[in-house]
Amino acid sequence: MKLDHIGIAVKNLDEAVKFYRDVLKLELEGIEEVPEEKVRIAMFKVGDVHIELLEALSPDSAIAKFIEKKGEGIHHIALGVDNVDEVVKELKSKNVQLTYDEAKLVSKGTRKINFIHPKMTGGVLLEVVERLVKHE
Ligand code: CMX
Repeated sequence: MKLDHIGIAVKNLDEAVKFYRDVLKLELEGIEEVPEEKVRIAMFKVGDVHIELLEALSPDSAIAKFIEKKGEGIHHIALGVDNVDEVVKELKSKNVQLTYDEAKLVSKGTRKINFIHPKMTGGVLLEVVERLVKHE
């Protein structure tokens, strides 16, 4: 496993992008909607890892609920894996509580993801992600 990205929940993606791109001068890889997760995201490359800003697309999005409860801030840490199906299988065999029974294909089939419940990890939502289209 390696660190893939840190996800930050924000209220207004366009405003947040202005800070990370124009003030911090981080390299913006792209902005996209991920309807499967009810979010719009901006992905920035920071060395070998990424910072992902997430804005809710609807009030029932996990991001909207998170911001309502805790405010803006770090929402999850994502671990990159080579084969997420294998990892999910292994975690399930160890009774780890996952969000989805099987890893979910998102972002037009470019990523496959699942999440480990924060109560198992010391209060941090952990994503496991396999990138099917690799970033340079
Ligand atoms: N990090 C840490 N703790 C979190 C959390 C997060 N991101 N989200 C919720 N919690 C905590 C809450 O504070 C709450 O704690 P207490 O019981 O101590 O009050 C507890 O978890 C339950 O919170 P909840 O609001 O009732 O939320 P749910 O249990 O319904 O869901 C979670 C929480 C993490 C299981 C759910 O949001 C989930 O499965 N998330 C994965 C999917 C997701 O987040 N998608 C958006 C990102 C998509 C992407 O990266 O592309």
